[in-house]
Amino acid sequence: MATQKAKSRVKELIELLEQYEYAYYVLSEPQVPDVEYDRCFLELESLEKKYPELTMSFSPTQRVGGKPVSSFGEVQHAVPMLSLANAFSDKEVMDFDRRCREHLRIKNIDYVVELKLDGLAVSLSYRDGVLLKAATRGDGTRGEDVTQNVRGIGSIPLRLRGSDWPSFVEIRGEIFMPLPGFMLLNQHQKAVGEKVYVNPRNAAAGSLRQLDSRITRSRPLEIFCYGVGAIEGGSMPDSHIEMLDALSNWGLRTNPETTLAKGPLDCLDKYLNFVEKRHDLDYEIDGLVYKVNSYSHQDALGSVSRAPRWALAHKFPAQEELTRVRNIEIQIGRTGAATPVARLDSVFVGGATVSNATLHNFEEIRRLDVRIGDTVVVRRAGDVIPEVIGVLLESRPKNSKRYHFPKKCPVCNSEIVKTDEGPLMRCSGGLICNAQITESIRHFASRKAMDIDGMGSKIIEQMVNVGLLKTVSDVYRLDFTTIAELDRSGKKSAENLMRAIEASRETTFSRFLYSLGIPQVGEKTAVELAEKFKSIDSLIDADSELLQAIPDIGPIVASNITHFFSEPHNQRIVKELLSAGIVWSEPAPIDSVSDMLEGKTIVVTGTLSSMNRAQAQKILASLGAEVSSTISKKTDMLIAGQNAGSKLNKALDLGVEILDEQEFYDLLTKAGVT
Ligand code: 5U1
Repeated sequence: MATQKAKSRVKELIELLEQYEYAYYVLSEPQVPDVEYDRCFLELESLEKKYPELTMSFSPTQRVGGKPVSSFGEVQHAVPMLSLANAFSDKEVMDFDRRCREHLRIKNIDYVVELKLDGLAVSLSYRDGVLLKAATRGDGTRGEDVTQNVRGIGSIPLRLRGSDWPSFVEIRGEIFMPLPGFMLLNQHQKAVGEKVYVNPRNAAAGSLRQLDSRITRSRPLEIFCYGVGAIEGGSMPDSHIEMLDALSNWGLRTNPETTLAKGPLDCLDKYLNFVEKRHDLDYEIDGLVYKVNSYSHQDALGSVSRAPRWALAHKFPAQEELTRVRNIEIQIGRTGAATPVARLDSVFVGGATVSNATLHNFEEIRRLDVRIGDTVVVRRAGDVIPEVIGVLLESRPKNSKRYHFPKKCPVCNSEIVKTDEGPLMRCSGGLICNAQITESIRHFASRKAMDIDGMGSKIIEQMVNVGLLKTVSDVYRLDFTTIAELDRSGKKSAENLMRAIEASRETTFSRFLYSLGIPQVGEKTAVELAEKFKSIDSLIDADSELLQAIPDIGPIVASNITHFFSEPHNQRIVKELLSAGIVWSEPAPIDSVSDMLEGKTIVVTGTLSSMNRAQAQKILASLGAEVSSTISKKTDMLIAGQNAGSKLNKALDLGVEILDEQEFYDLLTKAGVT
């Protein structure tokens, strides 16, 4: 028989743990260190073991449990779960507003603007404040009973907070998987040879529908609640925004990006804002939802064919589309990396027409089992290189062709060899491979390197193919007549190109170092090398130890540098470039931080501990940087604070220079900003 002391301690511990979970999962502001949570949890667990009669269904110890099931039961929704009418254009949004106004015979409507999460809709029933059932949407009337799995999702309270909740309420929301968790999950799945999920939505669905609730519990699932179904023993507020407030007060997680809009133009404004901002979020959204705010207006509008007349989903252009693989080819990069690329039937996806998508490497081709002729899912999110992420096996034609990774380079016929860098394959042709020559000259002439305007891929390829360019130093042997005689190149463009080549002779030491294309020596490392070594001769003479004295240079980069300068042909090219008249001012060319930031396109993402993002952006702008909110090929630098999500990945993909919070503050200190 439990003592009074044990009873009140159990009550106290449950309340404490509920508070800690609320702070951690709903507010994202942990209140105590994990060890304190664990200590309370263990104490509660041992009291419940000693006095089983004190174990409450809503106790935090009861989130996991139950044996794996063989299937899910069925649940009837007390009020059907409606779906949303979709709009893809501004006109459809204006028409929606007009229809609502005409129906209500009013001039202006206030809307609640919510994010449309790309996850799974669920209904959570609470009786007397305690979670009773959780069900998927199913056909809208009946869904699957996923109560046991949902109990394991930390942001879903097992008991509502406060006391002003109705005696029974169905709460509607979307369960989703944030992007960082999705990536980690897939990394883990790959490592253990388990199923890799195509996108966060599939991962969320697959995780929620696990027959063993312990697996669901281990998956990074979250929820945002956005409405209610049935309510008994309580009253509805007057408006949707007040309802969302109530949900929040009951301890349910609502989306902090939800806002009010005055009329449809305001909605469209917010839509435009989120077309960009969606890539800053650490979860995927596929549009916005506009809802008439007033509940009396919602009631008057009613529903038609299972969709309310008072709500509209304004969808973003799809980031994933289906298309057909016409062929698979190998692309050779400047260091010889051989990347398989799918040539596709052109498709409009993520706001652009895509006809090529990367397949990353031979292991990915094997994992996806992609074949020529297959219908595939191609994904283009933001400015990330389009990729093939899945195959529709059921649509595979009989004449589909397996792809065999070539043994020889398609450009120079040298052997393609496996590297010790995971699944990466390389062409061993080096200096005789026209693809590698073309790519290394393209890098040499690029904006952040020698910045030779007008020297693009096409003309470089042409010059390499006719033997005009064999190494980067040949660029300075080009003359006006030869360029003007090339196909497509007229007198005017030849003149411009000669002028750009001439101008490039005067550069900075760091640009020069960057332009050499030493593996893993990006812009930032080049600046550090230029600062430390003042002259090319001292850098050539530097050993690995000296190089590693630079904070960001580890043994691999150091070895890349020493190896590069030990190759006789690289020494010859450096000599030839210097003899061609390339000069830079000594000492190191970047002599002030504002010079370094002037005109640079910089993006700030994640949370900074000493200032908010707007403050960081203001300071950067005052130092001459152009501050942007999206990562693209044009981005020069990303400042990545804590929990930097999709932007960090995109920056990594595009090879954008990344500064962490400390490096950013160091930079500001150098610039005299305190
Ligand atoms: N944010 C949000 N998503 N979503 C989906 N609100 C919302 N509302 C929905 C659905 C299906 O339905 C109600 C309008 C009934």
